[in-house]
Amino acid sequence: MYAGWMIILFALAGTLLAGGDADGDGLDDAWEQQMLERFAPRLMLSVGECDVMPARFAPDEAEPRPLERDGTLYGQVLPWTGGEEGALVEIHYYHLWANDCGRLAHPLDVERVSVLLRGPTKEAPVEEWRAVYWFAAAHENTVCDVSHGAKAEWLKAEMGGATVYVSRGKHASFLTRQRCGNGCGGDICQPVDNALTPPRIINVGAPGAPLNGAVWTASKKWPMREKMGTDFGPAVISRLDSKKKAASVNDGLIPLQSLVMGGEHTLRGLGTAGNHTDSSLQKAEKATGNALQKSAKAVGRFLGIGKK
Ligand SMILES: [Ca+2]
Ligand SMILES: [Ca+2]
Repeated sequence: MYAGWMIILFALAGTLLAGGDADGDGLDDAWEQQMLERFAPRLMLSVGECDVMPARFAPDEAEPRPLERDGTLYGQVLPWTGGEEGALVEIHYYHLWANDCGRLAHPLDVERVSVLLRGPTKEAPVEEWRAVYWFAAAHENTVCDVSHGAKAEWLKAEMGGATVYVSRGKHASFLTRQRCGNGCGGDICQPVDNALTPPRIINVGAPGAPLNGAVWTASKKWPMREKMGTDFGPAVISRLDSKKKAASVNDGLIPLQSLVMGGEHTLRGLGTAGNHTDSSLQKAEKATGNALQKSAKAVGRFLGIGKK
């Protein structure tokens, strides 16, 4: 009996000392929250944004249900084990929308910006951490994917959040305003004067171990679960290291995007062309040359290329 009580007391003391790690990722949850607050990006929404602001979603529901479009940001802090020496963690900031109301519109929209951070030790206080690289997702898993990254030093965003331009309606994220418009020419970034001030940043926890009722991260209604892995794989890191400025992480798609833009059939044209093209674009894969070839054929068919 005595031994049983001692085990419970030790367990309680351990929890209090550790501050709690309810998502089981080895990182103290209170520390995670401090990191989320410190490195939160400055989101520059566009004038005339048709879905107003990112939304807050109902907690403890299996499917995402927007409650209020109030600018809530969601975050995820994950240990990074990419092999490099030192203490590294990665943060994903999700701006989740009730609707993508741009061309090829759809309900529910998962968008994100990520950052890799280095600290002197794993236990170092929040103020001793520095951002190393930033990543911004833009039209992921479509032919128009222009996701990109940059060194935090170049962005002057080592000590706090990067400035991020969010395209109107589509909500693609861009680390420089100049890059907005690269994604098949369909994006518009006309930032309003003030950056979005999120009323709260909610930690979603880890895959399979949600925090704060974010059980909808696993919902099949939107592609959120697959965005919770690392954005800083070896290929991305070496690419960002080799470039002075911001760099695309999917260069293989650029010729195809040029084809779409060069043919004067921008995303605007494609978006109004009907479901066939929409589906060809959405289903196009980025991984292999074979998939690229298929995508090129799909777009080529639409543009009338190769039909003589
Ligand atoms: Ca944790
Ligand atoms: Ca979108």
